[in-house]
Amino acid sequence: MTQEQRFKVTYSTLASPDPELHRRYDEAVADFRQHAGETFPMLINGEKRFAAETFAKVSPTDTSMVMGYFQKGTAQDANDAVAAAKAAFPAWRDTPWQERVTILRRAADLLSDRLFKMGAIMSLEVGKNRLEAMGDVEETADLIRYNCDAMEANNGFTRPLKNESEKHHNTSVLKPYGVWVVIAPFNFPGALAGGPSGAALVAGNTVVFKPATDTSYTGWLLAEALHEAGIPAGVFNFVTGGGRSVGQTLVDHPDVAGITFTGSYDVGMNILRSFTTGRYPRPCVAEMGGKNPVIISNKADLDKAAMGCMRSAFGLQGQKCSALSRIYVHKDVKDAFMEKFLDLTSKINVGDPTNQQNWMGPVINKSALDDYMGFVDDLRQHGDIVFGGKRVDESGYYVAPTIADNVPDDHALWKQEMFLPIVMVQPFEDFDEAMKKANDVEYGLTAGFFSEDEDEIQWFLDNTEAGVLYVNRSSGATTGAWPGYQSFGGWKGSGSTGKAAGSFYYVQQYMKEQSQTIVD
Ligand code: UN1
Repeated sequence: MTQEQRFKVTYSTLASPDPELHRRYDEAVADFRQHAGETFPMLINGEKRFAAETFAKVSPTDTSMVMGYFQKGTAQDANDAVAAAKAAFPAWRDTPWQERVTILRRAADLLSDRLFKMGAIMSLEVGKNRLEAMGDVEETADLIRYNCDAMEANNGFTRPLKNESEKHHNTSVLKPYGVWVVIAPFNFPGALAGGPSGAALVAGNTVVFKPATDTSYTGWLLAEALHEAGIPAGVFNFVTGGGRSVGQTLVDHPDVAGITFTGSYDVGMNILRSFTTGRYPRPCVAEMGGKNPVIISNKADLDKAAMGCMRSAFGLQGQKCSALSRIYVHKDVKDAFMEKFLDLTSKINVGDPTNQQNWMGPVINKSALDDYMGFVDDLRQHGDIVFGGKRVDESGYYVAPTIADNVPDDHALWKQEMFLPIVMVQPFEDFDEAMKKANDVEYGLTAGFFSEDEDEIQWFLDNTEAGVLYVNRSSGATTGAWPGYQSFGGWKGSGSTGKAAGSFYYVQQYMKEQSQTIVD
């Protein structure tokens, strides 16, 4: 029996895990602490590749802990990885899709088997609490499985078209593009790397994967699982190093056929623009952040609203593109809501996220900490910090969950993604006015609504400009999508394709259509 079958962790069922789950996780953390500090290679053409220099990964949970050393890859390594992927493409493309599905399902099962080890490392690498970390491992495996299922359910996407006569035999087929680059962010280093890589691979593309510099360790664990599952040499390549050297070389490479980028709006838009300057258009699946609102009606269950907001504003220290950053609450219930919201927030323990009692860990790095201090100063000057607003423990990058009130409407932080545990609150009187504000940002990823009134709920669903909507969800007002349960994709500046991950239209984005007409 695999771990996956025994412990089904998802973001919305984080509340009631088996005690055995905790014991095994604790063991894995203790075990890792014994082995911290190893050196890891890149993986190019199935072979380990070492660069002239390495960089140390320091845990944000404890800045005296070096978790491991990773290769400072160069432009040459990136070029070699693309060349390997290009050479491996014809054979992988021509491998029956059923065989690709078998290999990728094996990789998903290996990830599930390694739930505790990978979860423990991810907690220390990112600062995720145990359930968020194990959730990410399982989400990675489930995203891979989801896309395997999609290939199967659609018979590899070969479909009959209409025939003009009995002599005509017309078929639509989807074929892979070629070399696909996956550039992943630090916050979901499993799901947002393994999900796109799995889709690209099962569709028949070969992949060059570059993790965020902060999360090369999880990247390595993913690469290792794919390698051990039997992905042939060159089909999946793993390169580490700087965005400017390795990342830019990949983006600019003429032999790259497509890319999936998850990260900031600015970087994503630059990649999209530079991707149109080649000889012909190339697909770019970009997922680019959010500035996600919640609207709370005077007809809301305020306990649900407070819980949902607390979880989504501060889960993973606000470092989710799905995180809640703006709360619009009806003026008649604002005080009552704030009392409950502050009460729940004050009960959050911030500290070493491998410790079961701590729900919030550190932010990812020094630069995130500096940003936090800067935003807090700015909000304090122009409004009121009604909770938090300070660093809490200097052993790592720990900061308090922060709530800002009375910040003027024209303040830039109402529109700018902070990617930190900071949420801004504002009362409203007129629902349409609140909706206008909720929609008046560059982003359109997730949004939440709390109301017990059916017409109001329909109004929210009809008018919100975002790809992922939640109504009355106390387990997360704007966060916690799960493959197959919620489709996850952004509108406007949040996403480039209008199609979401973990849903019906995802894997098709990694293939191009060909119509085949044969006349007898
Ligand atoms: C992200 O924050 O980058 O819905 C993705 C969620 C997670 C994924 C978020 N499944 O909160």
